[in-house]
Amino acid sequence: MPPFYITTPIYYVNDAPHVGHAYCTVNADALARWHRLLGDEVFFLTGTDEHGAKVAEAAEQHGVSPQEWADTVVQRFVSAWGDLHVSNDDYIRTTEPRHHRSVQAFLQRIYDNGYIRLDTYRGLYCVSCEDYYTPEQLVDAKCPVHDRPVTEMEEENYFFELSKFEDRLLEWYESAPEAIRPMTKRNEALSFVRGGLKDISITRTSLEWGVPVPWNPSHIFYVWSDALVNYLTAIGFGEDEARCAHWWPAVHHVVGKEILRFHCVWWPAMCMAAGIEPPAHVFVHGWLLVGGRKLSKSLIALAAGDAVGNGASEDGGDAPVRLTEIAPQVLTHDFGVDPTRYHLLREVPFGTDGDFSYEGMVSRYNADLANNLGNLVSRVATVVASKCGGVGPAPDPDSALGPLAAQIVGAVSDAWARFQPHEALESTWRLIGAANAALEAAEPWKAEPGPAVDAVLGDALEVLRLVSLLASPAMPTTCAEIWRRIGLEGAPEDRQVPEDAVWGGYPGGVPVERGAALFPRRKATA
Ligand code: ME8
Repeated sequence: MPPFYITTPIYYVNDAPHVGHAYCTVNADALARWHRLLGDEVFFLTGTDEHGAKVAEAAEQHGVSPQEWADTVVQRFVSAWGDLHVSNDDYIRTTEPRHHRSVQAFLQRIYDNGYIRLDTYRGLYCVSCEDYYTPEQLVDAKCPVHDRPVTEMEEENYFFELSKFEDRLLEWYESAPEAIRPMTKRNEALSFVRGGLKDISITRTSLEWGVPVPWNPSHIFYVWSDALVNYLTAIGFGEDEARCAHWWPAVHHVVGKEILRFHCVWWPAMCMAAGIEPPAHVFVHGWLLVGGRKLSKSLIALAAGDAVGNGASEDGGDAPVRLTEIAPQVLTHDFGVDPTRYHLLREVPFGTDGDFSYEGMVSRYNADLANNLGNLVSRVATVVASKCGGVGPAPDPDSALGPLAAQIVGAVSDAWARFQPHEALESTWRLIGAANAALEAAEPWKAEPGPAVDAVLGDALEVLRLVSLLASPAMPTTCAEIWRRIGLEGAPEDRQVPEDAVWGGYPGGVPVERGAALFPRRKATA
């Protein structure tokens, strides 16, 4: 069983989880679930980044201590991921003692190896990014990411000598061309390093909320130098060398494009400085944007039946909503968990920016889920009831759908291997489309019961079995329900790909259940 260690960024607890966080987490979750289907030994980590000025600022605004604030907000992340059926194996909080210990051990190693020095830092700081900018990087004198004013800072800091790692990083990009994906993001990291690296400040004295520096406790570690180490904490760095060696460096970090520099430049260099391998793979995804027709607060409130979430407007107005204001629960409440997961995985190619809109979600739901998958499930069950006495027939071993299914299983596997869930689902839906087309051509509902009707229904049931298997990383609950309704034992998650994804696995002779519509059609909103 090859190890597959996959991580999301650890999210700041300055604010509640939003759809952007859900986008990354659900994609990582689907990848973890796919690798479990492959029979890999999976360790899936997510968590929260609880130190730094941004969290301390949020706590102060709410009149509580940073720890109290973190303890409250973390519950919202944990419950958001529970609601979305995220299957993480561990949840790391950077305020945990295990993390403090591993940060101190990791950075002490870098210090002992001679890559950390004391100096004075002057610069323009954006608290939201927890990062410094040069005057040239600002847009209208504001942070280019958050559009908020920056603060001039000067303090004595310890510096990590990142500049000493230019050559080693360039060698790494060359020798491991697959390490950063997509290619455009690899090239971005490459040109950043080619442009020359400056040493980076890794400690603060102006703040108390963080991990103390072991060799000089009047300093705390800067939030990013502490946060990145979470990926090692969770596998026992400094405490369980065998466990750490088992998972590292076979790690896949899934991160948003705004934190590319931290993960593709700083982090591999820090690993090298500590004497460990850089991560095997960083996958950099794009941003979900609210563009096109603007999402309005009243539309979201309407969508959510005014019931839940911080996306539902309190001001009641029609002000445009930013993506960061939409709680994942608003979507799961209105569409259901699996349709929300499906949309987050299917709508935007992973790796590029894409639009998120409520209208887009309704139309994809109707097209892919209600009209395509839902329709196949319900019409097959209905015709099996009327023509076969509710007992599912076996598929035709020589069906024309067999070779197509084999080709699609190959395409789906290849897409997941390239971290392209949208492509995997697109291919899976080609199989659903082919089964619907075969049913429409044969019209078994009009025919007399007999071998021809049995063959076409058996084929459709076999497609449903394969689709339940292939789509289970995206829609685990729905796929398990289809599996059960077509009379199969256990759940798709107990099976394995490619072994169980071979045409002809549907046994036939088992009861097929007619149930309520899986995806009732929704009215368009526009
Ligand atoms: O950066 N579209 O945390 P964060 C897609 N604590 N993804 C989005 C998104 C959007 N509009 N908005 C956020 C941090 N994300 C650090 C990370 S890791 C050691 C420390 C996702 O709360 C995306 O994955 O700002 C992005 O990288 C992450 O949330 C940033 O979350």
